[in-house]
Amino acid sequence: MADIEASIATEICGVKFPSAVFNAAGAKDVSLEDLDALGQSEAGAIVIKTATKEFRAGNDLPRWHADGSGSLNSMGLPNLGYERYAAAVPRLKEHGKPVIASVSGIGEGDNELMLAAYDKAGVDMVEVNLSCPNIAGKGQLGYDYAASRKMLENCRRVTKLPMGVKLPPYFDRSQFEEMAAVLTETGADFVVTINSIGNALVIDPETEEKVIAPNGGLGGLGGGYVKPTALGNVHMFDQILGGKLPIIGVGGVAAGTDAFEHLLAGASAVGVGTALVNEGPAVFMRLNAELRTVLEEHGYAEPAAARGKLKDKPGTSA
Ligand code: RRO
Repeated sequence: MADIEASIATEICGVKFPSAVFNAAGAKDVSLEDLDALGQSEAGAIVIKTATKEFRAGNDLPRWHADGSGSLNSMGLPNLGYERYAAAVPRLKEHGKPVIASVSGIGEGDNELMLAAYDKAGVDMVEVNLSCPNIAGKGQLGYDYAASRKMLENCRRVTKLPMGVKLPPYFDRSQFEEMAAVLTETGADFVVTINSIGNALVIDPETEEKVIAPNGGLGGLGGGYVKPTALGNVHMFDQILGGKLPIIGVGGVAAGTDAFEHLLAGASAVGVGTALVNEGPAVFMRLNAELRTVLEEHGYAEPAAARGKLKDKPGTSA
């Protein structure tokens, strides 16, 4: 029997979250109804879909696929346009939890414009999404360190809000080091890792077809397929940044133990994508209860107490 009563609340950059578990940008957060449903749920925050300056309908259907192993998407950045979201912020704040805006401008100056508007609208934090994998003809900025640096310098000039950066997955130590330098030198306040793994292909062998229609069937991989990559990215950034920047871990959180693994790897909170789309906002009630139980079983009084507590596997010589 656990002899402590754990809290699942956390704090990131001075902002208090009633739960360390909330939606990842892009999951069930496009419409104002979706956002209100997140507000009414047990999600620890309301994260607004990554916005562009103008409304976007997104890619053709089918653009989302889920199976027992995870998900594949090529949504194509469908969103209402930042003005609709910014206007809704005061109402969303009435749900009594942090509101996080996410931006991915298409044109020059778009991110700066949107961040200034969100700042004025009263969001608690902003996320600069450098990693949408599904815009035809537009590479992921997060793989271009010089361009990321320039973008983040420009963004930093226009907002005093806690500014996070949503990163693509990295696979080589040199990539983590390059991006960690960009983050610290441009004044980023927190890290969101990982976005989906781009250019993945899922095939239905029965029909011999691709499972999604846009972009030649290629899309961003999420859910269980990506959890080990996500944990590796959380851990690498936590190590290289010396624990100085809070990390929101995203990738494969479908149970309380998954959230716990992200905390152990170095995250301060977790974002939920695939499991939210699969189960709807009620998923947060389950995940919160499961996270509370696992924290208590391991003797941690709160998510922050478990952060980065991952132990090395003792090795012996062969
Ligand atoms: O809308 C999308 O296609 C999308 C975005 Br903006 C993103 O950041 N990550 C993703 O997997 N899909």
